[in-house]
Amino acid sequence: MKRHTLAALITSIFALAACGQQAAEKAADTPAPAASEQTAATQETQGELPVVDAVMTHAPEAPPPIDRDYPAKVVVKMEVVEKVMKMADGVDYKYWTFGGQVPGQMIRVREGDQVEVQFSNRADSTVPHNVDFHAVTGPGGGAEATFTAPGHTSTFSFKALQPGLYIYHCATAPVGMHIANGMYGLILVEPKEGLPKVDKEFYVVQGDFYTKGKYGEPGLQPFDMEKAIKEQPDYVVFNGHVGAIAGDNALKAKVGETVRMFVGNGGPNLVSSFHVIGEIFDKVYVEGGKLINENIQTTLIPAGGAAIVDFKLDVPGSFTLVDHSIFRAFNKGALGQLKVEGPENKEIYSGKISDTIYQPEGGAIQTVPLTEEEKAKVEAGPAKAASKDDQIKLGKTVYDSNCLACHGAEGKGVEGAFPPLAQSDYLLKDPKRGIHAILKGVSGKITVNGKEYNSVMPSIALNDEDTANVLTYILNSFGNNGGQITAADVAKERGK
Ligand code: HEC
Ligand SMILES: [Cu+2]
Repeated sequence: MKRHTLAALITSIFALAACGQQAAEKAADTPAPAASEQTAATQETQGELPVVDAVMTHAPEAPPPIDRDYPAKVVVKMEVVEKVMKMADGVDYKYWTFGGQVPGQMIRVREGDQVEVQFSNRADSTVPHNVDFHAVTGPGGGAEATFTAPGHTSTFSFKALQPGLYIYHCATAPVGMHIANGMYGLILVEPKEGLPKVDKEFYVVQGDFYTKGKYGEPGLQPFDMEKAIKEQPDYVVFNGHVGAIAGDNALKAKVGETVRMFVGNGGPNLVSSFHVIGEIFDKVYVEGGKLINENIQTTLIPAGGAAIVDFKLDVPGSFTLVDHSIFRAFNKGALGQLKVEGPENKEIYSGKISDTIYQPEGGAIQTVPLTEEEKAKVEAGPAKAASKDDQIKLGKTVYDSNCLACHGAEGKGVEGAFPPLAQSDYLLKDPKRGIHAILKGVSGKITVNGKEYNSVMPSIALNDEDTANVLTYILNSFGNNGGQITAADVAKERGK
């Protein structure tokens, strides 16, 4: 029952990517201004909106307040960049980014603006990407319209109907992997009347990261899908890496100033208990919406959500930003600093001031031994198939949870991104290619049914049984002409 639900969900996400492909093709085929009928139609009804380029800023800087009192057509240019950057001292990670940093640039528009998104995926990207804006009213939040293969640009437009602070994120399959690699940022739809003025505004986004090595293990660390599914991050950080807003990079302000933080949570998994040690939020725009709560110590920011917090600085010192799920702060990196200079006020706070009260403690984690029962289960391994029919049945489950997100229900794939497994001349010519695909992954140019693909399939960590079962299922489904792969076949290839 549970599996069915999951499969259905994955199918619907895939359908999204599939529709997106049509949109992407359309965008690629037609000149940019007429990229979608929607853009054209809106311009007609909106008449002559003045056109402005969006001011976009890298964290922790927030774009300045909007001084227009009329709607405009705001052009947002986004570029996806996949690149290796620092996760922590001595630790590198291959990030997937909007605009070359995590989080992506913050975008600020005004309620009622027409927003045109020009979405480019760099030619040196390994996979297609898209963007789902939570500020959009429309299918996939723009994900369908922006699904873009490497080297292409897609354009779509939406009207910023409702003010608020919204996350945007990539929603290309496997969605969790794209978000886990850093594909998120914030867009503020400022209310028509504007937000109350403050002295300083900052942009902070929390995210959780999953690496093969544990916290602090040096070198280039690959993404770990297993830990991501288990929701066991090695890193929980503000603004993309450990120390992004601490030490020399700390946020800075002065006594007497009012401060606003636009805080988002990209997730992919964890809910943030956002807290600033030594401060009380005068105002919290709860979940980034219209509701204002006052005098708040810790505010919850859901994965894929945001909050705006305002507070006045009364005394100097170092104020530490944390996710108050506190092991994340001291052992996984979720520490930031706001350094405040200015005269003391002994009545409000008498104590001495130090920069170094709160220090990261690192991730020296002890392993938890398995119980006898668990050990036995691990040793027993997965269910074994007794016949070819059994293999097909078990193989479907393996397919639904390991291949469907990319290759799709019915194995149809997505043109330009994920090749089909349905009547694939590439696979059917030599079904052992399927074994290689799973064990080693596939990369570089391949031609399937006359169409060229030049992307990357990661190796899939399946045992011999599951590999044999899923391939036997594929060979006997999707209109394919039958065949069988046994666990022994897989073992033989693995041994080579
Ligand atoms: C993350 C997305 C992704 C997942 C998950 C994935 N694949 Fe692939 N697969 C690809 C891509 C992309 C290619 C083409 C790579 C290239 O262009 O070089 C590919 C190619 C293939 C090919 C060769 C081309 C063809 O169409 O015959 C086979 C066979 C294949 N995959 C089987 C599988 C099986 C079986 C699974 C599940 C166990 C799986 N893949 C899971 C993305 C994926
Ligand atoms: Cu992506």
